[in-house]
Amino acid sequence: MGCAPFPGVIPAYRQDMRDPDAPRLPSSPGFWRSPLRGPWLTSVLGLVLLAGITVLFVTGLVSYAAYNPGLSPVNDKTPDKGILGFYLFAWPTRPHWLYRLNQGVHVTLGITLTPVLLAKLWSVVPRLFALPPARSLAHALERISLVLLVGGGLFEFVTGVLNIQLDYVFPGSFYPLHFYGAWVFFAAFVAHALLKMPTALRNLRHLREERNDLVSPRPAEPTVSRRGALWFVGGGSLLLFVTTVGQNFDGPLRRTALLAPHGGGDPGSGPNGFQINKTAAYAGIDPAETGEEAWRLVITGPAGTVRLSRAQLAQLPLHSSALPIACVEGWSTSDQWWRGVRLRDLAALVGYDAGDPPDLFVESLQRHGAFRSAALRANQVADPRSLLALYVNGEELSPDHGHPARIIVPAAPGVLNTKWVARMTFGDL
Ligand SMILES: Nc1nc2c(c(=O)[nH]1)N[C@H]1C(S)=C(S)[C@@H](COP(=O)(O)O)O[C@H]1N2
Ligand SMILES: [Mo]
Repeated sequence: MGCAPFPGVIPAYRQDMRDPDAPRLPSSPGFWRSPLRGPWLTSVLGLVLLAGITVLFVTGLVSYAAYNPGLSPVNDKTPDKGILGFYLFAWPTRPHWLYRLNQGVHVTLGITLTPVLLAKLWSVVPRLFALPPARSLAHALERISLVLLVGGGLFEFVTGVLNIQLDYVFPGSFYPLHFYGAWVFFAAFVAHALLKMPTALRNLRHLREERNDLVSPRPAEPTVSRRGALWFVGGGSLLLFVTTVGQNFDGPLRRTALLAPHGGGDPGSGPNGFQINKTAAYAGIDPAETGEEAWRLVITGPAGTVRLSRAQLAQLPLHSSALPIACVEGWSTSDQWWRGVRLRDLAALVGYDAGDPPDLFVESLQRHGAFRSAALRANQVADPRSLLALYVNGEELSPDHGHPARIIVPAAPGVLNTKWVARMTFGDL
C-alpha cells in the first residue's frame, strides 16, 4: 500500500469497510478521502495545462493550415470550415523545417501532457460528482462549460493518440473531428482559465492553503506528500517524453522512441534507409505497373497532355534539395538529399510560365487508401526546391519511398508528398 500513488483510492475503500458510516456515494464530499486534493495541487496542474494546452491549440491550428485545406475537397474533406477557418493562410515553404518543428512540438507535447491532464482530472473529481447539479444559473452555466472542457479535453487527447497509434482509425474524418473538437474544447478552456486564473495564482502564493470543496472533510492518512505526487506526475510525463521525442531524429535516437508508431517497419540501411510510412506492398503497388516499359507519367495543363517515361524525365534538367519527411503522426526524418525535376519546370511543359505556375493536383498509382492524391498550392509549386524526385541520397528511389517518382516539397506535411506518382494536373484549384 505504501506505494499507492494516490492515497484515498484504495486505502479509503479499506477504511470504509471498517467504518459503516462512511459515505457510499461519490456525490458526498466525505467519499473522497485523499489528503492530496486541495487548491494547491489543482492550481499547479492547472497552470501547467494552461501553458501547455495553449501551445497545443496554436500548433494544432498551424498544423491544420499546413494541409492547405482551402484546396478542398482534395486535401480536406471538411465541407465548410465556416468562421473557424478564418485564420487559414497559404502555407509557406520556408523555413523548410517549419512543419517538422510544429508537428514535432504538437505531438510530443500532447503525449507528454497526458499524465498532467489525468492528474488534473483526478484532483477535481469530487467536483464532477457534486450535488445539487446546479445551485444557480451561473453555477449551471459553469458546469455545462465543464462538460465541454472535460469531454472536449479527453476527446482531443484520445483522438490524437488513437490517430497516431492505430493508424487512422477514423478514415478520412480525423481532421474535422480533431479540428472542430479543438475549437469546442478551447472555447471552454478559455472560459475556464479566465474564471479560475485569479484563484489559481492566489493559491500558489499562499503557503497555507485555503480550505475549499476539494479538501476532503475526512482525509485518509497520506502515503505520499503533495510534492511526491507532483514528482510522480512529472516523472510520468518525463517517461513519455523520453520514449517519444526520438521519433524526430534519425539514427540510434529513433530507437529510443518506444512509444512511437513504427510505420512500414524497419527501413533498413543505405541511402533509402530512412523511415517509411506505407510500404509499396501495403499500398498495393503492383511492380508490373512501375517498370520502365509500363510506367508513364501523365501531365496535364492548358497546352494539353504530356506522357513521359522515367528515362525521359531523367533527361530533363535535374536539381537537388535537402528536405525532411515530417508526418502528421509526429515522426520526422532529418534532411534527405532528393534529386529530380522541378515541379515548376513540369508546369512549363504543359503551358505555364515556370516563374508563375498554378496549383497542382497529384494522383498516385495507388488505388485504395487515404493518401492516393493531394493538392499543392501555387507557392509550393513555384519553389525551386519542390521536386518530382527520382533519386534520394544519390540512389534510385526505393519502391517503398515512391519509385518511380514522388513529390517532395519544403515545409509541407508528409502526406502531401505523394509517392508512386501517376498523374499531375496543373491548374488553379
Ligand atoms: N501514394 C501515397 N503517397 C504517400 C502516402 C501514401 O500512403 N500513399 N503516405 C504519405 C505520408 S502520410 C507520409 S508521412 C509520407 C511518408 O513518406 P516515406 O514513406 O517515404 O517516409 O508519404 C506520403 N505519401
Ligand atoms: Mo504522414
